[in-house]
Amino acid sequence: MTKSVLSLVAFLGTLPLTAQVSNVSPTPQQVVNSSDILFDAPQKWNITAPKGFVHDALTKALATDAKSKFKLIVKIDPKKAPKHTEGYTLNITRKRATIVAADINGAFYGAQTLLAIAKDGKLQECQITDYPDVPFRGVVEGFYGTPWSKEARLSQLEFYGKHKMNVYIFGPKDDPYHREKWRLPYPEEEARGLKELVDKAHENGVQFYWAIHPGGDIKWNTEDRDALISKLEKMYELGIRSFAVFFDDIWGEGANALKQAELLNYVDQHFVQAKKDVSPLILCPTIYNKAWNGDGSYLAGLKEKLNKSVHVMWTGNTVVHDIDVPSMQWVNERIGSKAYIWWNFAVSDYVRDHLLLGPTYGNSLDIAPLLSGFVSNPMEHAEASKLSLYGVGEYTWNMKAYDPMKAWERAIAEILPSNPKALQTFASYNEDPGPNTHGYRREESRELKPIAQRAINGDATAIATLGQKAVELGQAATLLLADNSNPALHKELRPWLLQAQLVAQYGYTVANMTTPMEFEVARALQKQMYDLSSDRSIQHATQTGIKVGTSVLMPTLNQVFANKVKAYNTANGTDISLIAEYNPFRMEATVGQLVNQGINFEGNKVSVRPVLEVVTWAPDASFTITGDKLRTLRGLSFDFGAPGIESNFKLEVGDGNTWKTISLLQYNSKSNTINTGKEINGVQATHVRLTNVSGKQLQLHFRDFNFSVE
Ligand code: 14T
Repeated sequence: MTKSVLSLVAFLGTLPLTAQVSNVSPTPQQVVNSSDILFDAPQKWNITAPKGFVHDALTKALATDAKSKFKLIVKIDPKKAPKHTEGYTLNITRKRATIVAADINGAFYGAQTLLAIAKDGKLQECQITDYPDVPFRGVVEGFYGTPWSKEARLSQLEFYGKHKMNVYIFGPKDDPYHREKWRLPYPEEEARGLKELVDKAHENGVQFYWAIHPGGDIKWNTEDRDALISKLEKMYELGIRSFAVFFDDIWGEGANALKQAELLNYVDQHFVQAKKDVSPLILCPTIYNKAWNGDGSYLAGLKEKLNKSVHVMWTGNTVVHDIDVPSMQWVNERIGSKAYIWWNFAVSDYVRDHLLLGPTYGNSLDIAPLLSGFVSNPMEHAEASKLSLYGVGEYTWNMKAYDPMKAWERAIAEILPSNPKALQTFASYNEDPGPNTHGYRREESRELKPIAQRAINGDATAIATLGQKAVELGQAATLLLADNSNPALHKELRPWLLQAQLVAQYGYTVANMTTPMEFEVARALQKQMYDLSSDRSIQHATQTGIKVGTSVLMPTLNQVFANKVKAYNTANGTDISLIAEYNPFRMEATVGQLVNQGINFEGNKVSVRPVLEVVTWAPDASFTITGDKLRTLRGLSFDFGAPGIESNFKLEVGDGNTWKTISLLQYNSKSNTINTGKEINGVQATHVRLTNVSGKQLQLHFRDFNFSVE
């Protein structure tokens, strides 16, 4: 058959039109297609490849036969390969596929490219030249909350290998042997589990960095220095060859730049250099973003003292921020080396009621030459985090070719091939974290935006479309709830899928309602959303609620609700409430950081969500929690992270007009918990108010504030 006849066949649809190379993610740097024509991949492959993980990966994926006429040759030849670390060329002809790599990881990545091309049994003649933009790319498991499970991590490491990410930094804040008990070795079983992860990482070309977080209570003496070295030794015995030391989110003695640098230099000299097979160290500094720079002495200290071989992590202009050239130049100048970016997306530990499932976007496409590494801190929901990590893989490998929306769609198709459309619809309502202490926002529901304003303005067609969109969200959620093809994903999304169904019913109701009875139905749905959001039985241990569509869909629907009820009231002389949201308690505060703080009401316990950062209380600053009706109080307690602080505060309860002061007591001198005296018992109140009466500015944690009602 001639080429033109074949193209005609392709046109008629008997052959796939998309070139096989488009299956490769991240996008290769350079592709020369010698032909658009696809041909059948061989049934059996005659494989020559470097022994070890490259050979293993290929023979696991492809049927081998030394007698097969189709040869796959993988060789490492730095002279002929692209002059880039991890670079490779891949040449596919009708007779053979040849990979020439700069190093072993390049060989592995060439193999991954070939496997992606051959994914559905077809090949295409082509020549690919490929290498990464960023030398270290991947993930830092660095969030607060439940650390990932071993199974989740194993699956992650395979995913990183497949998408050419070469770094995994193990640093979950709530792994006890990372932070709290940093001096102690892992119990045997956990150590064994880690060893398995390390092996899996190495099978996938991933450097497994184990991070230690000693700054909470480290003493700058030889005893603690030796304790740290012997912990690293223990981890080395498990096969770990890459290490990081984190000093983030601490204060006091541990936060001393010169002491930190001294320690890191010591580890560098006596551990890293001595071992000879250990990667350069990574440091997460205490001042890890520009907003915290203060007088600049911390970074100046690091720049002066710290060995230049140690990589320094950086989150950008604030804790959660996207990165651009000026922000890279700013930090690089101050540390005297190229910063190693710790990108706080899609981490959701500061907005645990939200899922962040949107595309990976916002970082400039021209920063590669200015950074030494780029890792993303993901959500505690490991499988769902692959949606954004896929984009991180594409972005860090080849920035010029990076297209956020395309990467997102490809990620969705790979993670849930059985229902990509439904997952995309659902994800498009779970993108923005909502108002938060870091001020980090994401675009949400892009396609809803044009109709949202028109719906608020009362355009009937727009309102109908809005209702239809809500229905589509509900349909997507229903399909996903029934889809168990990716069980890990199903488990992580389930609470939000259930909430999405209620949001959808609410949307449909609001779009179509005309009668007071229907207004009540809409309100009843909001009440169900509230109840679901406070239902501990379906939530993750540290979750603080379940929110969907908070950026565009819900606010638009609430506005449409108010407009419709208002019009009804005007026409009928009625006085029906314009508010559909249900929350029996609300928060008012003159303490800035508490203004948007959510309140949970579960069972008979009212609690204010903890704040991650230190809260600043001006003299006389207060917060007031107001309930929707008089309730009988049954004890109150709070924990602001320090003992003996009760005399700084005045607690009052009342009905809004008259107030009664309640005494504050610390029963246990070793605990930070402040309790109330007996006089609170049985008091009827709608309002609870706490005021800083110390006459000075206080800086405290806000770990817990709760009270019980009858
Ligand atoms: F080390 C850092 F680069 C970093 O980002 N540290 C933490 C990180 O573990 C957490 O996941 C992330 C997002 O919440 O932010 C940092 O944690 C903070 C940041 C704050 F501003 C914790 C409390 C804060 F007040």
